Amino acid sequence: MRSAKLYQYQLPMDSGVILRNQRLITREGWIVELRSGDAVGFGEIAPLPEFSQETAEQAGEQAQQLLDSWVQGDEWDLSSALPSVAFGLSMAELELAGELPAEGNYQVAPLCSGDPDDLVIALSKMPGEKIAKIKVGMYEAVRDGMVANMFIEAIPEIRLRLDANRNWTPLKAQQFAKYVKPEHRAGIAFLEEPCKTPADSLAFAQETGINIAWDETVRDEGFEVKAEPGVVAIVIKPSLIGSVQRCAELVQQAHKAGLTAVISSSMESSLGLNQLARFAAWQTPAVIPGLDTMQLFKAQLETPWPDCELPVTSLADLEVVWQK
Ligand code: OSB
Ligand code: MG
Repeated sequence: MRSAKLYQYQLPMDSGVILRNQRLITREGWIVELRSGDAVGFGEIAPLPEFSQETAEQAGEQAQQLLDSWVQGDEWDLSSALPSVAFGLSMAELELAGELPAEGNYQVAPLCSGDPDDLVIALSKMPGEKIAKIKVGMYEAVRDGMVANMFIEAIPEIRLRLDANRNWTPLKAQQFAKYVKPEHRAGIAFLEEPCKTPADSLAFAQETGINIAWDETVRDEGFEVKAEPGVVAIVIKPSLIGSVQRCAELVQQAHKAGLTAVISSSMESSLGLNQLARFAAWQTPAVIPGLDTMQLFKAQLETPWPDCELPVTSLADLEVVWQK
């Protein structure tokens, strides 16, 4: 006997969260609950404004249709579902089947969202691999270059992940590179999407010797995983990509091509983030995932994130918008 529920959530965000052109005050999404006999599985469906093509409302409607057919005994074909819906439903199905390993990778690449000096202190205390993620491309490229250089000089064993979100022209990207001393460039594990076009980003990597990673490009129409000079990693944001099977396939293709695959957050609630940590431990065990996004919230949902002190809203407090 199958049954299913769809919950709606709204979680307050920290005041400073800006997504491209808008401030994100409240994170909105859906939690699905699948039951079959004694087994239960949860999944999160949360399109990210400015990044997802679909709205939360569209995702919620499609989720209800697919849940309805699941309760009647249908098997899903999620290949043409909206990415956030395919991700949440496939994750719930995986958990229901007991196939999502319990152990997660909760080490994160700390996101530099405030004073760089604070991050330098935090990193020097961090055990093991010292990885940090810094957003660049928002202010002066020259300043970004000096910040990157400063981190590498202060912590020589650091592996920086930088992310320009396609913000730079080739000239701006060059201005950045000029301020990172050539002998420091190896301290940059990768720079995500330096330029507005993949071709410009590839040229940048070859001209500067700075390794790059694809994130937005992975979601471009017709993208294929392949080895290219200067490209070392692909970033996989499951809520923006699709089912867990599709994400696992991308991980396999990346490994085959000699690339690192980094599982990363699309600002899911702590429920979805915990599942991503489990997915990352399972599919990319040697890589620290990009999941340091709980700090952007003011509340957690159901499953607490390790060492996070934020108040936890439980599923029982949410409105069930659909059930069968
Ligand atoms: O630009 O990579 C991004 C989160 C939501 C939307 C876009 C991005 C992100 C992150 C997540 O940076 C954290 C990470 O990848 O380490
Ligand atoms: Mg990115």
